Amino acid sequence: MNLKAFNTTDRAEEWLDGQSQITNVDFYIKSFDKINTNGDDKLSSQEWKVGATRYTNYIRSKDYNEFDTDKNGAISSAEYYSNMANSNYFSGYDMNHDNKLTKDEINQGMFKEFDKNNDGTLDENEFDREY
Ligand SMILES: [Ca+2]
Ligand SMILES: [Ca+2]
Ligand SMILES: [Ca+2]
Repeated sequence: MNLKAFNTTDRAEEWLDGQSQITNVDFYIKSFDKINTNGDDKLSSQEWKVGATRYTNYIRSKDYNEFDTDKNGAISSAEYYSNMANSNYFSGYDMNHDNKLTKDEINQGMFKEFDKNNDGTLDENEFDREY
């Protein structure tokens, strides 16, 4: 599928939750909550692994220990937020650099992440790996 077809899949709606834009802070909070499947205030290495497989190439490329700043064996929400804020992850999506993501920005950013060989098309293999 190409970007146009991808735009109709409404993946962005999940992030926007009925709003027209999502701020960087909301984006970090939401992504933490998605990865933190048991609802406590920390990410275990298992949650990290599953989250990395499901959600983003960015997280997949990061070592768990790198986000565990105080090296206590768990990634707290504070550690996650500050590591994400210090990364270029959000700005990679935020094309006009206003610290908010619109539906188009989310769709384009996700598409780019999924399109691992950058040919402008998602084949089934690339798409299935994410969902
Ligand atoms: Ca957890
Ligand atoms: Ca920690
Ligand atoms: Ca923006």
